[in-house]
Amino acid sequence: MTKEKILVIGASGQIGVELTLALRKIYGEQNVIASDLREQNPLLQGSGPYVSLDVMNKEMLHVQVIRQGVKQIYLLAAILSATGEKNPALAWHLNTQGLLNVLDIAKEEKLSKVYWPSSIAVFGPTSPKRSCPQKTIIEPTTVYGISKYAGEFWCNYYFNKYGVDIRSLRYPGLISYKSAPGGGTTDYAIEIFQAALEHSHYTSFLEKNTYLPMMYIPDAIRATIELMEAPKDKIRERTSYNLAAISFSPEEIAAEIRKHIPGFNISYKTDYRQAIADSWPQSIDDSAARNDWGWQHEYDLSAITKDMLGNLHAKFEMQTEAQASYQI
Ligand code: NAD
Ligand code: AKB
Repeated sequence: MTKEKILVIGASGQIGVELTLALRKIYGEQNVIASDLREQNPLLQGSGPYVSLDVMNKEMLHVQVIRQGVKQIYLLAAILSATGEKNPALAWHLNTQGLLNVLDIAKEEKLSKVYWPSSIAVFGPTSPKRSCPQKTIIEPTTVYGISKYAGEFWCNYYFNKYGVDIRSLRYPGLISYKSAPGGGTTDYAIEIFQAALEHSHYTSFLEKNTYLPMMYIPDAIRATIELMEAPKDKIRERTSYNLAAISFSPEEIAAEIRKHIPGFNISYKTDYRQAIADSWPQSIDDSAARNDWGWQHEYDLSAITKDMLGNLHAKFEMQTEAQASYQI
């Protein structure tokens, strides 16, 4: 197993915190350097090295890679779908130039591996809604989706032209409780748990029957590490792999929460994020990932709900009426 120095860029974010902690557990605290534009997430403090770093500053990034002897990069810095629609130019710039900076440095310094996530947001309204295949019509309508699709082809280009071993997953919406989500359309599926515990009520910005592909973060972290550990000859997709676990709607997740908090209710007040959600598939066919490197998800909606409520309950130790009737 590798003991190469790993740099995680965007380590203070929703995925970054949990991925950094998981990588440190496997490869050793000192071998995984966390970095971000913002300050270190408190959950990372004392768990290993941290550097302040802007992925847009290519020279500084290059210096850090050489100085720290970095051999692998996990690039997580990005602007997500909902925030991206508010500032399309910035989203395009960070999401594509940040990736190009990393790819160039990977090429020059002959890094052994790079990880960069794409998203189900690459798919658009003309893609199949159900079991959306790996290869299909792809016409994204958000700047986030456009930047991810362009990024996938940059990955493919650097692999074919320069031999950069870059690997990628099209994550679905990720559900987690440790660090806050960063401005996505699927964030409702995180907010709803906290609202349920605090107020027994949630106002959803998506319609009750809006189905989206989702995954619990332990599955996403495991998928990422399994992809990166897979033998090179098993990686047949050099753009990005479809990755899936479950699909549900706001109405369905509310019903699941009600099994633990009987008084919980949900109302609906949609905003601009509804159009983003409507442009995406409801479910994803990830058979390429399952066949090529053995991907299998573990968590279904019932297991996610139980784990989220249990952990958030422990985290916030709230004394609301909802909690009084809360039963795991
Ligand atoms: P996030 O917004 O929570 O975290 C991103 C981190 O990048 C933040 O801590 C931010 O401070 C940092 N960052 C921003 N600009 C930077 C810069 N110039 N230099 C260095 N760091 C910078 O996002 P996330 O949810 O953790 O997503 C990580 C990656 O996974 C992104 O590429 C995202 O598109 C992808 N993804 C996430 C989801 C999801 O549901 N969370 C789904 C699909 C794909
Ligand atoms: C978002 O909603 O923007 C992200 C994603 C699916 O890429 N969670």
